[in-house]
This record gives sequence, C-alpha cells and structure tokens, in this order.
Amino acid sequence: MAPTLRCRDTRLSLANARVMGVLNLTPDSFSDGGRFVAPDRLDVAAAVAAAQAMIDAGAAIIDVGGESTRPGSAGVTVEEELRRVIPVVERLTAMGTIVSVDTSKSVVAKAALAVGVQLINDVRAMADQNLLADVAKAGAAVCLMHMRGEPRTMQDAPSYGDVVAEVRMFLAERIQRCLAAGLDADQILVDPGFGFGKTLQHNLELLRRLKELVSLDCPVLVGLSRKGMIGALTGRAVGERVAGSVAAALIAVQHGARIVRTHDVAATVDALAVAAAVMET
Ligand code: HH2
Repeated sequence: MAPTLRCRDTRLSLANARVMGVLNLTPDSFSDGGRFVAPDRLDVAAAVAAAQAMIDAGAAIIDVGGESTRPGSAGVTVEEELRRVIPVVERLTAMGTIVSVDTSKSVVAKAALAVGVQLINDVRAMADQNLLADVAKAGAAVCLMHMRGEPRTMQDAPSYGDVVAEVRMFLAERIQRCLAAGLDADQILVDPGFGFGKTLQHNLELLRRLKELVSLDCPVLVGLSRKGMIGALTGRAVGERVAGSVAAALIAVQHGARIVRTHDVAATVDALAVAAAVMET
C-alpha cells in the first residue's frame, strides 16, 4: 500500500515524496532568521504571505518554528514562543493548509493543536510525555527527530560507535513510545536529524545508509536544507546552498525519504518531480 501520513482528518499521500516548507518565526535562525520577528515586532501578514508563496510553489506542509535550534542556540521562553507562533498558525490552519509546528514545548504544542495544527515536529522526539499525550488526544501526527545532546553544545565533538545503528535504535524506541500512547504508524514520521550532534562524516553515513531507517516502517523525513554539511561540501555561504541542498534531497528521496524539509521549495519541488517521473518508469 502507498505510504500515507494521517494527521487529524487529513490524509496526505506520500506515494511521491513531498516537500515541507520552512517558515521560521525567529530573529536568529541560521539561514532565515529575522524575516518576520524582532523583539517588538511580529509581521503576521508577511509570514502568511511567505507561507502562501511556498504552497503555490508546491509545498504540501508548512513547518512553523518559533525557536532556533541551530548549534549554539540557547532557547526561548514558552511565552515568547507562543507570541511568535500562535497568531501565524491560526491564520494558516484557517486557510486549509497542513501545518506543522516545530516545538518541544507541551504548552506551545497544546495551543497549536487547539487552533488546528495537524503535525508536531519535535527535535527532541517526544521526550516530554505530556506533549505526546496531547498529540495522541488530538489525533495529530508527530515527527520524531534524533538529536544527540542539546543545541547549545551538540556540535562539541559528537561521537558514535555506529551512528546509523544508534540513531535507528533511538527512533525505534520512540516509535514504540508513540504506539503505546495510542498513535498509529501512519501518524509517525522519523528523521535522522542531520546536523544535530553529528559530524560531516556522521551525516554522510546517515544519508548513505538511509534505507536502514526506512526499514522502521514509518515515513522518513529529512532536513538537509542549507545546513553546515552542505556548506562544508560546497564551500558556499548559507544563502548559496540551494543546488547542494537539492542534490542531497534527491539522494535522500532515492534512498527512501518521503518528506523533504526545505527553505527552497520551488527548486526542491522541481527536482522531486523529475525524480518521481524517473523512479516510476
Ligand atoms: N532542522 C532544523 C529545525 N527543525 N526539524 C526536523 N524534523 N528536521 C530537521 O532537520 C530540522 C528540524 C534546523 O533548521 P532551521 O529551522 O532552518 O534552523 P533554525 O533551527 O536555526 O531555526
């Protein structure tokens, strides 16, 4: 059966790989911080327009984030994250968009679920049982991402025996936790967490052996867009990593990823359309 993501009353076919567009409502995200948010400003209309542009370009899901998790970041308060995220997701869900909120805070997730958000994208993979209980109660979906450590220090010499085996074991355990809480497998996405407590070699190994995560039987999401690994491989600054990011996304899809999280929706959608046509024949 073709893979599907079920989130509340929506079913998104993943027969062909889909694109998740990134909407960061932060002053400090590594590649797009400060577009819509400053300490005394939140430009809701501009954020909604940016989301609409990504939908028009073919994004199936909009992932809204109110906290940067870039290496070295310190985090934000619940109040500040709510101030940034809720007014925008409220507008987006009212438009009929599939909205994901990138948060690890149960208070933020609860408020987002109350205004109709369908997916909680948690870089801490439901470490918080209250968060998981709220998601299950709402019938929403989750993205479980692997991270070693915390953003502030995660890039200080991360080390693994076998990175793929360790990430796989972690995700398998968190899938079980979600199933025990009442979610079904088609409500759970898994993500190796490129750049989250990983060296370039770890990231490459995860990409090369992505099929080992596909065998967990939950759709795999990847976030490679503009990341440091693309910069390291191409020598390019953050704003010039589209081609490298699209190349990495294509490889991930060829290795079984079903959702690609990206800042550059149009370029990624085009690349995936070509890949889908070739892979079908
Ligand atoms: N990467 C980032 C944030 N959230 N979520 C998932 N599931 N997978 C990822 O790879 C992922 C993620 C980091 O990227 P970005 O949101 O652009 O930056 P920042 O954390 O600085 O806001």
